[in-house]
Amino acid sequence: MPDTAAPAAALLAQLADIVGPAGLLTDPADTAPYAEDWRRLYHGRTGAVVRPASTAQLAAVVAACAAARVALVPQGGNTSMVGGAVPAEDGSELVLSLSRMNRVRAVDAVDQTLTIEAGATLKAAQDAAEAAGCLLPLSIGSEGTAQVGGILSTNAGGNNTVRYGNARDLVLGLEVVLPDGQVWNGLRRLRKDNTGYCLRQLFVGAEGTLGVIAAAVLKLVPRPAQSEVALCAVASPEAALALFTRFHRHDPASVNAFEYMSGLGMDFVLKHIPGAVLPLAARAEHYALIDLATPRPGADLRAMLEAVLEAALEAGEMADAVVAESAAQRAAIWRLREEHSEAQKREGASIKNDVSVPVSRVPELIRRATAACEALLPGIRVVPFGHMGDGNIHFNLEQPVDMAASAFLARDHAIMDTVCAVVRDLDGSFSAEHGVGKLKPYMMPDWRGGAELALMRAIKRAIDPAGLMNPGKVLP
Ligand code: 2HG
Ligand code: ZN
Repeated sequence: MPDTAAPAAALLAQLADIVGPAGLLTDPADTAPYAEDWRRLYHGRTGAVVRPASTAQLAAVVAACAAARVALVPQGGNTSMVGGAVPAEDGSELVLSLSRMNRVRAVDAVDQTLTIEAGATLKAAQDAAEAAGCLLPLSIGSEGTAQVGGILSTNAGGNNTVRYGNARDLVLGLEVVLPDGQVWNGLRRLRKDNTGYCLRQLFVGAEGTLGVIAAAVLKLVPRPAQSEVALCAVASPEAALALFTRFHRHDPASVNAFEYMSGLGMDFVLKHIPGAVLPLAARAEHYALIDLATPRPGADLRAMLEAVLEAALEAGEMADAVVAESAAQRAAIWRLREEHSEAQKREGASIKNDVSVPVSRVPELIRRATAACEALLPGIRVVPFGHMGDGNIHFNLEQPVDMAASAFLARDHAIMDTVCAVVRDLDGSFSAEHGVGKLKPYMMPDWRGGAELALMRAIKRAIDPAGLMNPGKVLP
């Protein structure tokens, strides 16, 4: 196919001048990995991947592309679940990779802040915090690959939301390159700063549609002195919720994570993930993972965990439990949870629903959405799991064993709509932590229509009037 949408040679030459030879990829063999998502749901094309190494270079790149009216797709670790970082199929958009902007600019153990560039991985950010004796309390399965800019642009949640909130709650300041190439330096590290509209929160969760996050000041917390992890077999989602409530009432400040997993999801992990072993005596239909942590050196967290588990056992909320005895066992239990996405991928085609409901309604969500999906497509395999403690369940569906993957995936909207009808009825959201991306803008008018969508469009027009920042994402 002739590449009519290819970027002009003059623009490419200008970009090469700005970022140097190492900063510009144009060979299709080099750009291809940046043009599709890791789930391989979207296959875009791009004439170039631009990789600036500093905010000054980034600003010059954005300004040059704005002058040439060429659209940009900011990309971090490319771990989006919703195609949020994939360029369009027509090859007209350039990918802006932040990976070379990965420096730690400052860590302050008194202020408990980390100033870091967008292209650093979340793991590198966690390590920088740890080296200063602090903790960056954000943890997601893809943290070795996902980058700070992407985490903030999607307002990632992850495992510790129940204790520390989402990415949004950890941002004190931002440096942003606006769609015309101006740099907004909002890298303040103040805990109080009431000076008009909170601009940084506009860019958090905007999925790159309003500008490019170049660097951020993140909040840190004291490192835990003790942590404990337990895996429990529970009889039902209701029992899992009762267990969560018991722990949370006992000491909300120590509940770092409370995760739910279904029996089938665990079966997939045990089947597909090398070395995965169930540390309980028998398989269960439902599991809960509890992660407790405290910075208080004198607190006897283990005694507290065992006392609460014993009370839960007596109350019938839990059938069996194993408490990790070492850091290696804690990691092994967490691995059973973290490998759910990979195991589902290896089992076959899956359709993801990253949804949230009020915490109290999670069991009802699991029951009703399961029944609705099984009625829609007999043989469908329901694999709900996730962050029960904050109400975010990944209500994922695996293809029926006797159905072709393509036929199953062709039903994606019908299946998503079936789950979302239940979510809506329970006052939930169709996108909890993965964002809207390219997968879900069609849902926006229905869920966020009226004044809400009109306001979002007005903000988009005001900040990116030419529509050059990550087109086709978030807004329909
Ligand atoms: C997780 O919680 C991620 O593991 C991925 O958000 C969820 O694969 C998924 O659907
Ligand atoms: Zn998740």
